[in-house]
Amino acid sequence: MGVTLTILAYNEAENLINLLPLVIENLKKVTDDYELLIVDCDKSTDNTKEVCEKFGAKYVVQETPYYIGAYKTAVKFAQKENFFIMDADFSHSPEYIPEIYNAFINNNADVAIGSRYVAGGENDDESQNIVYSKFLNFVYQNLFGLRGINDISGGFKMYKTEILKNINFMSRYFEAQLEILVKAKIQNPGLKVVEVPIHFKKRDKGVTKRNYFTFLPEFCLLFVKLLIYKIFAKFSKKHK
Ligand SMILES: Nc1nc2c(ncn2[C@@H]2O[C@H](COP(=O)(O)OP(=O)(O)OP(=O)(O)O)[C@@H](O)[C@H]2O)c(=O)[nH]1
Ligand SMILES: [Mg+2]
Repeated sequence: MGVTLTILAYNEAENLINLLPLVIENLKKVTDDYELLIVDCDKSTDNTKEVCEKFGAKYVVQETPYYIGAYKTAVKFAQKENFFIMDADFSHSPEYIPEIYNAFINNNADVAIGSRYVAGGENDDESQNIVYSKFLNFVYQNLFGLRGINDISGGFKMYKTEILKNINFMSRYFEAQLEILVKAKIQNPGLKVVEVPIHFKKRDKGVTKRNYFTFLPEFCLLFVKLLIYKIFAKFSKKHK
């Protein structure tokens, strides 16, 4: 058992200094069997390392570039059976950790999602971002067999670590959230996913790393790659 709670961080020390004690406090409400893993960006220029040391969190620098490089580093270093990931900037409130954790454990789930798009969920993002995100979720729900999952693209999630260790990532940025669920579902058609409503808030301190100019073509590219992946997976299953 046990859970690795990981936070990917790119110049987030001023958020982490307030976030980490709350993360620890909330994790302790549900388990003592946890490790806290912070994956810092190789380009960060702040004192994230010192902040992590202050709270006893394991600190590693991402081994390969882009957001996905940090994600892969987190999966590689995760030692526990379950993997909980959240953002560093208070968009994902640590108060939801016990609810998401309990939903995962009590339902014997493979994935638990802190969801902006189920009853009781809220999203404080800009309205054009919400429209884009909802459109993306609609497309993936209907084209990749993920109907019934309302917030595929969010980043506040708990997984069985094994699911992530089995994924050969094709993404570079935040589209990785979609890739994981598409591939996990293809690899395990009986994948059990539960959603817990969350109120997604705007980032507290610091600056965004979201850049639609770079991200949009990557989302389109991933879409095409996943369609091909899906066809190959179907074909190889048929000819087994
Ligand atoms: N290590 C690492 N972390 C990253 C990288 N890019 C983003 N992150 C972290 O990933 C999380 C999500 O990034 P954000 O910049 O908050 O993206 P967003 O939530 O879409 O945008 P805003 O909240 O509006 O700023 C944050 O904790 C970032 O610090 C990266 O290249 N490396
Ligand atoms: Mg954010």
